[in-house]
Amino acid sequence: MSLDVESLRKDFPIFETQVHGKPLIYLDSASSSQKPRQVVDRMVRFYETEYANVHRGVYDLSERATAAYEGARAACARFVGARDPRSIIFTRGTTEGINLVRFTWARANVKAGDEILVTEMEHHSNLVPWQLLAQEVGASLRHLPVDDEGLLRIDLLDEYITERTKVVAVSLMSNVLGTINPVRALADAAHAAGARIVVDAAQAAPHIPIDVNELDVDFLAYSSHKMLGPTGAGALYGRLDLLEEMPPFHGGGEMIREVFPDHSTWAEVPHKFEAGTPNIAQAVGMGAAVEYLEGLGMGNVRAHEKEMVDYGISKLEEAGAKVYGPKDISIRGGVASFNLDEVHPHDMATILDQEGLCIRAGHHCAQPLMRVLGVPATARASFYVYNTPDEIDALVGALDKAKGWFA
Ligand code: C6P
Repeated sequence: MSLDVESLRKDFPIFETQVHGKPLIYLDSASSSQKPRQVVDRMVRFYETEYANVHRGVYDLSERATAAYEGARAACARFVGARDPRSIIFTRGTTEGINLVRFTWARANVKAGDEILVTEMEHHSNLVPWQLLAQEVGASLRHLPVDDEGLLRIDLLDEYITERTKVVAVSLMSNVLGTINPVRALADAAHAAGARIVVDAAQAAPHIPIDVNELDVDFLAYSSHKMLGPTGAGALYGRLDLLEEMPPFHGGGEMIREVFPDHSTWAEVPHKFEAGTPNIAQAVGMGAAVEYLEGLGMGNVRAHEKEMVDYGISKLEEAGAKVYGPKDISIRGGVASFNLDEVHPHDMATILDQEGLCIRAGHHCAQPLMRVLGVPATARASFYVYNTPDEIDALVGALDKAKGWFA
């Protein structure tokens, strides 16, 4: 094992919980992860000893709160290889990060007749905002296809990225297929055409090491709650020169330099994009989650998940399940979406719940991809740092039981 899972599980109080009298087996981290004591304790300590509003007070406590908040920003920058913390904007999560780009950079730069390239595997969070923008400005949306193995048709890029393309919006890792997309190749193609690339890293950030400079991306959004941190926090990385020229997102306190009765001027980046009192404790908790993951080492996290998904796919296939997405685990994250002919995914998730097992069933907020796969829904088991091969065995045992119900 690349991680000492047995020992790190002790950091997660939730695993003392029982569900229907059975030990909890949590295989739904792609939806939201569990939280280690270190993150919870950091937030409690922040509220108990450091809490005040940030960037406003001149008193010591406010300065301490500001230092904790800005320290979390620095951690979030480091986590994705961003050299300057000012290129990190705190958001409520990936969805808000992508919408921020839509309402600021994209609204100012995408015009009637332009094209926005998305892919067939996008989560609704990286599709619907672009649909709305296209409708608003009269641009059109194109969808890079996915092949039978669950890979993007990169061979079609020349056809799909044209001189009219202004935005390429792609996820680094699919929440359904687990596919890790070749974002650098997409970034190069986007830039060669004069377009910007917006990356949805909601699934990638918790699970694989990321370097925004190596990927050469313009924007990259991720969520705290999927990477051991609290809900209500997320980070948007943006290239500093783009952030500086972009109009603000929300208007209000703290995002201004000067306010006159009829107009205002804007604060420096990143504050220009953080109107009002932010989710301070959540940002601090997100910083603590980054530190926890750094302590484990993202390379080790990735290695553990490769072992888990490799084992998971083989066991699920042995049990007769159809598993979606690439078989090559070097380009696949710790997500296994599957179907068993005999059992509807929702029935499966309900039956597994009786065994203390949490999996997700449904369209996973990726309805266009479900249509490509030709199914209304899938079951999905997703793995994280605290999962063990024994839990996969328990999943497969419970699936056998489920099959028995419908035999
Ligand atoms: N996917 C899942 O079960 P938020 O909700 O803003 O933190 O993240 C949205 C999001 C964006 N992109 C991808 C690829 C995602 O997987 C998600 C969240 C969860 O798959 C909940 S639908």
